Amino acid sequence: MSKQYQFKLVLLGESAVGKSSLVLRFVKDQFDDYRESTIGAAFLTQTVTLDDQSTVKFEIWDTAGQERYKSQAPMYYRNANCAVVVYDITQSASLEKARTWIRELQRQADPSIVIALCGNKTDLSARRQVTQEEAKKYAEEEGLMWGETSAKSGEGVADIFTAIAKKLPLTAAPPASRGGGARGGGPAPRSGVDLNRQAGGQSGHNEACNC
Ligand SMILES: Nc1nc2c(ncn2[C@@H]2O[C@H](COP(=O)(O)OP(=O)(O)OP(=O)(O)O)[C@@H](O)[C@H]2O)c(=O)[nH]1
Ligand SMILES: [Mg+2]
Repeated sequence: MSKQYQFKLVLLGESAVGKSSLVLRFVKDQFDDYRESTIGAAFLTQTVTLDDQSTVKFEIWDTAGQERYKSQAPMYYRNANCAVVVYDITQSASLEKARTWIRELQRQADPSIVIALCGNKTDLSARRQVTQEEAKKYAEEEGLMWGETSAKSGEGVADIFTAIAKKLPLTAAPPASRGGGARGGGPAPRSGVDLNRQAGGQSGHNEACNC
C-alpha cells in the first residue's frame, strides 16, 4: 500500500518573478502571459508520487510579492515545512530580494524548514543577469536546494517540487490527534502527515482557489 504524506509549502520572492506562474504550471500545467499580481495569498494543492510509491501532497501558499503585503508573510511561512524562494534570472535585484527572504526564514521560520532557491524564466536566458554559478554558490554556502525553472516552457518545474518532496523527512508522522493537516492557524506538524492515518485522506488530484 502506498504511503501518503502532507506538507505545507510557501512561495516567497519579489513581485513578478513568477511565483504564481510556477504554481499554475505545477498544479494545472498551464501558463498565462498576462497574470494578475497576487493579492494577499492564494492556496492550492498538488500531489507528487515518488519512485517508491509514497505520495506527497503539497498544501501551497502562494504569497504576494508586492511590498505592501510583506508583513503578512510570517503567517504563511510560520508553520511551513518547506519554502521555495523565487528570483528572476533576468533581474539581479530579485536575487538580492531572495537573499533577504532567506535570511528572514533562517531567523524566523522553523529551523527544520527545507528551503529551495529557484531561478525562474530560463526561457529568457538571452537576458540573463544572474549566472548559475553565482546562485549555486550562494545556495551551497547557505545549505539550500537550488534549481532553475521556466514556468512558461515548464522546464524544471516538476523537478524542483519533486526534489523537495524527496528531501522532506517522510518518517515521524504526528499523533492522530493532530491529524487536521498543516492548513489553518493552529500548530502544524513539522514533519509529514501520513494521510493513511486520517479518515478520508486523498491523493491524485488537485484543488485550487484564489483567496
Ligand atoms: N518569459 C517568462 N515569463 C514568465 C515566467 N514566469 C512568469 N512569467 C511572467 O511574469 C509575470 C509575473 O508572473 P507572476 O506569476 O504573476 O509573478 P508573481 O511572482 O506571482 O508576482 P506577485 O503575485 O506580484 O508576487 C507574468 O506576466 C508572467 O506571465 C517564465 O518562466 N518565463
Ligand atoms: Mg503572484
